[in-house]
Amino acid sequence: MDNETYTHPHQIEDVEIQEWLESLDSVLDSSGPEVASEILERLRAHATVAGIDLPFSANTPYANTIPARLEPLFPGDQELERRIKSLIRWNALAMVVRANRVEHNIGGHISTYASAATLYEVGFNHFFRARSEEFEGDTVYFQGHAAPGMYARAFLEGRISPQQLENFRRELKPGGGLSSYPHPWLMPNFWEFPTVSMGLSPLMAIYQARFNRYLEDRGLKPVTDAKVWAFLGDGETDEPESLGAITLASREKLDNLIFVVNCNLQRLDGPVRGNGQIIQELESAFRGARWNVIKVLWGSEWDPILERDTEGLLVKRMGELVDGEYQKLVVSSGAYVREHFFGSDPRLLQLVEPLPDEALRRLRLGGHDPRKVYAAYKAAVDHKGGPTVILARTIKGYGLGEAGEGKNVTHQQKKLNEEELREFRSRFGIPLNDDDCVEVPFYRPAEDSIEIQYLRARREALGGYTPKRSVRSKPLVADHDELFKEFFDGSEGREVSTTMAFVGMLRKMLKDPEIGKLVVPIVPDEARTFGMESLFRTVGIYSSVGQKYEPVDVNTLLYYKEAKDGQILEEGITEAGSMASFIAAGSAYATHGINTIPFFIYYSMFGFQRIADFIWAAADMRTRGFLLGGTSGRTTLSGEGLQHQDGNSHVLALSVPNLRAYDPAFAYEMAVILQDGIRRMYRDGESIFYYITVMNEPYAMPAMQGDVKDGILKGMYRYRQAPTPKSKLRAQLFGSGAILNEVLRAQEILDTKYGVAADVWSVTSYKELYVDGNETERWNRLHPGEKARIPYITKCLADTPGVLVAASDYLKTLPNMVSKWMPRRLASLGTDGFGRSEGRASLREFFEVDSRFITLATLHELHTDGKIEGSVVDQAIKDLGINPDKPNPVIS
Ligand SMILES: Cc1ncc(C[n+]2csc(CCOP(=O)(O)OP(=O)(O)O)c2C)c(N)n1
Ligand SMILES: [Mg+2]
Repeated sequence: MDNETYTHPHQIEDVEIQEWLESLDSVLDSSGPEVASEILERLRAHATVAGIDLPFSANTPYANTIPARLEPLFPGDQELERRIKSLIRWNALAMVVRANRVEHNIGGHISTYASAATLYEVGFNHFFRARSEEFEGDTVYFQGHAAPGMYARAFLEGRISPQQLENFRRELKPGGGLSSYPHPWLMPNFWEFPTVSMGLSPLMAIYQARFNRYLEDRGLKPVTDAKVWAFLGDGETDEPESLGAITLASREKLDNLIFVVNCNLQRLDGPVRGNGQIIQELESAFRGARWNVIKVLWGSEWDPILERDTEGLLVKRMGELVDGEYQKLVVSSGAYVREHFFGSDPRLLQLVEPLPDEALRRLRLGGHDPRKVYAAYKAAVDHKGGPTVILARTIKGYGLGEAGEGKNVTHQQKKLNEEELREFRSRFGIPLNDDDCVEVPFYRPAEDSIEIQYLRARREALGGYTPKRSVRSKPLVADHDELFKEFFDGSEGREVSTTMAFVGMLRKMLKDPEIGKLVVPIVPDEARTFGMESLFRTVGIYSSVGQKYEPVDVNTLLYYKEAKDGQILEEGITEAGSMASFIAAGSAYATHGINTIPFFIYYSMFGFQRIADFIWAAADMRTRGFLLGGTSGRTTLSGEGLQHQDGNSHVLALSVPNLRAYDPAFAYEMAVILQDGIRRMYRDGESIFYYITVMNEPYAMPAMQGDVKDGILKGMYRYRQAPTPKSKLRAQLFGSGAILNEVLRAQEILDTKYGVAADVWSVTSYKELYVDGNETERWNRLHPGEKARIPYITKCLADTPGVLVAASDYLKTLPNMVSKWMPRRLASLGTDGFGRSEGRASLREFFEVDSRFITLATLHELHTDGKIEGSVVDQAIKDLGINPDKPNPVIS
């Protein structure tokens, strides 16, 4: 048969289609959905063999995934829940409207929660289990802009005072207020997860769910059926992070993970996909990634109409409209719906003929129908073998009417006029009269009202209130002196890098009786770069399925060992994902009551530079642990060039308030910092975390001389005194990280060739010095009558003679920012500019941070002070072999 003889699709007789559909229905009735699905699968295979080119589609029709007949019974009191939800809607709206009446432009969002109220309330009344002594509880990532709804509910629950509601977005008011969005830093007893930077929470939720499994597989927590819920906006899914890790979730079979996407088809400016269908697009992405996808598109009112539609015309029509059309349709009159939606086919018109226009206008969407939402959530929590995403259709600004329901401006709507307020009040049955209602008072029914009783009873049944954050872990007790002691002794001439020294410490920590099990090494496919491959064998790489294959290198000592109880999180090439694991592990002290200590080691250039917003979220979340910026230092990482050589991260680290940043030069400095960090975070419970740069340049690690621990932690200490302190020409040199060695060489050149006696300081943290300087300055400003305090750096340099020169492998701004607390002018050498593919010596020459340039800078400072002749400096330039006309690294 050639192509000519086929009937063209649009000529297929309706009766033929009808026959096929009827036979499928009869199979469904007699044998059930599994058999029907098997037949369809076989039919598809048969068609392929017959040479039919079937179009690929990961989509299902534009209909509810769960048909009405398979819906479970709604277990709650639907009417009562509607009343409670209406009160929450009102209070959420009231807090935004009131805040903006008091302070124009203070902001806040009404329409996000308005669209998501049912999605949350079904969760609060029936699904979200609280954390308690007996049960770890479900973990919920709330959509940031829906925060007013969570506050309004907590107000009804009696957990938030009217005063706090009144001060929404005005946190500094007496009595305290409420933060605009979920911020554990600002509300540490309430919010657990910061979500408002879009795209972070879906990724964090995936890794949280995976980390929960890790804790179970390693025996650190009991196996439970606790779920991780993440609520996202449909617009939010455009952030690359949102969908970036969805295949990890299915690969890891995370049936403890549920995404709920609030598909109101709108974002801030307008429709998410005016010319397309965001729901279908998301469905195919998630189905393609093997997620269980549940679409909740149509409310119960549609069910009888769909039932009458035996030919499937309505579902077909539903799939034809683009979102821009839908956006208009759902806020239009019944007559408009009849004409523009059903009017496309007389048979469709016939379907709705018995319904008056008013009924057509009231055809609800799935995301506003508690029964549909309940059915979806139930199916999601019961689903086994993989994650679930619920795509729930809603209306943005639901209930706002003329004030913005479904309108493009709705996201920014913060004010309602009197008429609009009255309308909202009436629509949701808030018991306020016309006059009272325009004052937008908060409304909480009496404690013994059935609403409050019901709400409390539901939460009690689910274990208590949520969201609620508390620190549930017990502090560590040991001081770990023994553990770190050996690293204070130096390497006895053996050349090692600080990275190797760190790995040695990590290996030792992994064996420690108290913290060994708690250590979580995290690497984004860089373990070999950092010489950590020996850990593969000793502690194993975590794999939820163990190792199903014999590794190719099984006969070698350091083979690639994956194990179900493996300790290393080898995340592959995803700094964002690794950071999400870091956050999950570093906040487990609160989420799970477990003091896991993450060590996330990565290419330092791909840290702050790439995933700074996750680091910011980690800070907000009071995450504990150590970030290790590996292969760091613009001139210390040789060969890799412009993209890899990091001279920036310590500057970027300045911006994170509770992050302590160190650039140690020697193993003992690292040991001191690690030991103190573990003490401060896990014994004293401080909400801080650490950034430590480690380098790959090998050199002999000296032993710790004298009691310099305090100086290491405060940011600087004198490492080596001048060999001839009586000399007339004096200098103080400051070095950090691997550049400290260049400074030490300069000290020698200055001494032997130029008669300059220089003391050398190891500056372990410019950030610590900066913070201390500012703090001291501020205290003095606020306490003018008291004895002025002196910054630590000023104290260190109080009686030190000579010129001041600093050199680091980072931007010059680091030493410059603390120079105002130094006794005299400072000359700074640093690595501003783009890196180069070169060896260390050439790089240090290019960036002018090697011992010769440090020598030159010192001589030049002495000349500026009139201590030596210009000719000496001139001669030095020649003797040191410096080309004065070399290119400027900053701009070349
Ligand atoms: C990373 C980031 N970019 C931009 C914003 C600003 N922003 C806040 S809400 C919003 C629109 C949200 O749309 P959607 O995700 O669909 O949520 P909806 O409010 O519609 O539920 C935008 C752009 C943000 N919070 N985070
Ligand atoms: Mg949206």
